[in-house]
Amino acid sequence: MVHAPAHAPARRSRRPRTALGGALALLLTAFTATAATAAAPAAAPPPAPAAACAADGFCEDFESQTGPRPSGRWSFQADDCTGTGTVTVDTAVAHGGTTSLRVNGGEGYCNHAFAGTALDDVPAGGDLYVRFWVRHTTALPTQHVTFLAMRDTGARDTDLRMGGQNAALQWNRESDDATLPAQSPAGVALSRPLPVDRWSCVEFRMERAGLLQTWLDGESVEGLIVDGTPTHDVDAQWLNSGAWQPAPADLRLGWESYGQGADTLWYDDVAVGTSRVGCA
Ligand SMILES: [Ca+2]
Repeated sequence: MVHAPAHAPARRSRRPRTALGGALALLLTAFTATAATAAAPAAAPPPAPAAACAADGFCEDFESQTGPRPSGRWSFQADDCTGTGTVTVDTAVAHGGTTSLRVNGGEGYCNHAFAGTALDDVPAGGDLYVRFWVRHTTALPTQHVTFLAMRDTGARDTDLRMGGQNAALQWNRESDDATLPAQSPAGVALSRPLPVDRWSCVEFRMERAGLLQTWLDGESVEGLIVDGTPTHDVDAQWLNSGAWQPAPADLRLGWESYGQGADTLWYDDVAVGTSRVGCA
């Protein structure tokens, strides 16, 4: 009878004592564990954490890819036809970390080979900014090649292609085969080759309103700008077809040639979003 009130405070006060005892026991356990760890052989340091993604869409450093085939948000894609071209996860060459995407691009039309991903998680309605690092072994050929493609839902699902022609970078629109810059000598001179055997940072901004800007290693490339005002040798031909309102639904990194042109390329540190993240 008298036990209940007498025990109540005791029960109340027992909890802190139990918690204190538990904490002491935990400390002792932690100390013991630390002592045991200290006695064990030194383990390999954990890998450095990946850099934070600066884009509001997505970033890809390929470090979580186990290969050999692209997985996760990426899948092998080869519309039209494919042959000897391959896309694999590569741990021999990387821009950052230890892993990149390797493309063995074969010559001839039927060697399409891409790793593609949807752009569903990129905020819609704003500018689209894409940044990627690319390294390749073979100078861009005279004939037309593509190393990046996007399915444009604003143009009957035809491709917007970034690649090369006449040994310099170019954009090509599958819907009407327009090129940027125009493939005149003056136009080509306003573009740039894609350097071989080193990593290059390629960035572009594409606006639904029909504007496009491209940077190579942080420098805007004059011949790869659609500014809405027709410029001879640059975007006059591109603007000829009237309103161009790109709405890319996917991003594919790989290789597609239409005659001559074989290359080996690596891609790494891709960032996609609605603002420019630069090459850092
Ligand atoms: Ca990487």
